[in-house]
Amino acid sequence: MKINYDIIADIHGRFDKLEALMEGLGYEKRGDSFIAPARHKALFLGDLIDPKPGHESPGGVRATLQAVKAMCDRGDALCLMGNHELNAIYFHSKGPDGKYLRVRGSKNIAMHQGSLDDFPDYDDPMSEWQQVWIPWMKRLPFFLELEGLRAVHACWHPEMIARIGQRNFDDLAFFFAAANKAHLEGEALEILLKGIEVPLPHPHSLVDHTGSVRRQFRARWWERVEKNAVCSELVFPANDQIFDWPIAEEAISQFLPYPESEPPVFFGHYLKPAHSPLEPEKANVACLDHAAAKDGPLVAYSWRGEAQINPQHYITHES
Ligand SMILES: [Mn+2]
Repeated sequence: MKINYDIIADIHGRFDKLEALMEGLGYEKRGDSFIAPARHKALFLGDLIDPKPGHESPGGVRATLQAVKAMCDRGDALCLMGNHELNAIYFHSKGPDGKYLRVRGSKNIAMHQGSLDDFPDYDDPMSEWQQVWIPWMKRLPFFLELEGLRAVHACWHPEMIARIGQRNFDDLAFFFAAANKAHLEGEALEILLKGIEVPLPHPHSLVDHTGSVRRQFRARWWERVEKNAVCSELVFPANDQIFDWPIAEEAISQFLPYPESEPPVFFGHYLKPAHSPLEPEKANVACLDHAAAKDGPLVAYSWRGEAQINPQHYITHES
């Protein structure tokens, strides 16, 4: 049976936008969740959690998790792990030495505060957060290769996908190894869920959307990069802090030129500006994160088996 996938990126706890989008897609609200129309499934690309604190949808993290899990349990949805779920899992899990696997420093807390607000008893081992949501998030896949389409939270990287293979967090050795970016397993998850980071030429730096100073930039990983390429044409999304500086030659090998003959690949993560046009990056490459976490629309791409992404198959929670 042919399945149409309604693909939805970074919700970040905005259940208000999710409800409106699902209605627009023809899903039926039932109880805390949504029933898919016949021959449809939702495909969530991760980052369900971590809204900005004080957002307009209080309780939205819990409501989003509940709705998506119920859909997955019923076979009405698939859901990938995003970097925010990955970070949360380690923030709430201890290593063999009894220390948290993600440092509970002020920056990491701030990134996660919007979810902690929905689950104030998060450190209680008997809490819903610990009993239901951490175990559920730990079982989310890191990538999906479906018939005719591919999905990942940030970057489709064949070598890193092969490195992870079919392993998941039920495998404790893998779970502990992947907690550290310096390990091969941690590096692989970092790239699939956060994308490649390309070094800026010395002495340049930029300030990211959280206010942190960075010496690398998020890049259009799917592009074929020529030797005379410059940073401004490879940064994603476009960034006016980055100029026509030549890209370091050793950085070119980080890119994963995505051939036109491959199935369409969908990802989120990159927080495209809210006013971005509803169209793919390339005929078979689409980032669907249009900044629903901020003032942007929550977007779905309604895939009906096509090899070329069709701009008419986009829908937003406002349409
Ligand atoms: Mn993300």
